Amino acid sequence: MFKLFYLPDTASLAPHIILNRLGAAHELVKLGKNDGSLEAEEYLKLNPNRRVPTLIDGDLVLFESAAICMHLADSDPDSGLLPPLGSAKRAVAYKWLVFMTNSIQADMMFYFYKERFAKTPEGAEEVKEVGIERVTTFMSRLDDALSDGRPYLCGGQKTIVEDYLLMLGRWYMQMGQEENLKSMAHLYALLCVLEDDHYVKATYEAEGCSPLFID
Ligand SMILES: N[C@@H](CCC(=O)N[C@@H](CS)C(=O)NCC(=O)O)C(=O)O
Repeated sequence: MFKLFYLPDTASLAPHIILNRLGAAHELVKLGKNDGSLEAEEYLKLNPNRRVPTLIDGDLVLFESAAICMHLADSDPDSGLLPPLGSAKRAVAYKWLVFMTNSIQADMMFYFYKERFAKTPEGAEEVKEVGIERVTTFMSRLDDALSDGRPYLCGGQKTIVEDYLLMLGRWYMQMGQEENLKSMAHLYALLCVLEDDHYVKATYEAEGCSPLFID
């Protein structure tokens, strides 16, 4: 039985979708941004960074969303949620997942937590603008990759990479970048496909998220 500590529509969304996709037994623990639950002593023992997500799997305690997604896929190797171990496609999945968490998601923090990266309100606004520019450049790399007609980032197989992509696509929309995203036609089309998915819809319902790409 897995236990996932989450906040709606945040970095816990991809792990939550994957838990549902796997049909894995899990308990959800909802935290609040402003209710002290992230700072609670018991939670800080699990995740000293005071962030979500955190996954508990028996004695194993994991933070970092991408690591959790990979562990969940590995917990059921027959699920096909990652290409076979040692294959070139597996390496490509690692590439996109690490690119998303290490470049796109990291730079999105400049937008969502701008005051943490500057000493003045003016500096924070500048950080936010730079964040939008950098994330837009990185998002366009995904659009470029998809422009060869492949249905998913790793080829013909939908993997955990796509659940991660949908999570970040939502945040990019929430950064007010709908127009930019629509101009990345291949990427936008994939996000529409990804949102129209039974497990995604079930997860949205559980977290109270509204669809952003389909009606
Ligand atoms: N790299 C971390 C980032 C986690 C993260 O930034 N979580 C945010 C929600 S998206 C959070 O918990 N924010 C609370 C805060 O920093 O105050 C991961 O992917 O798990």
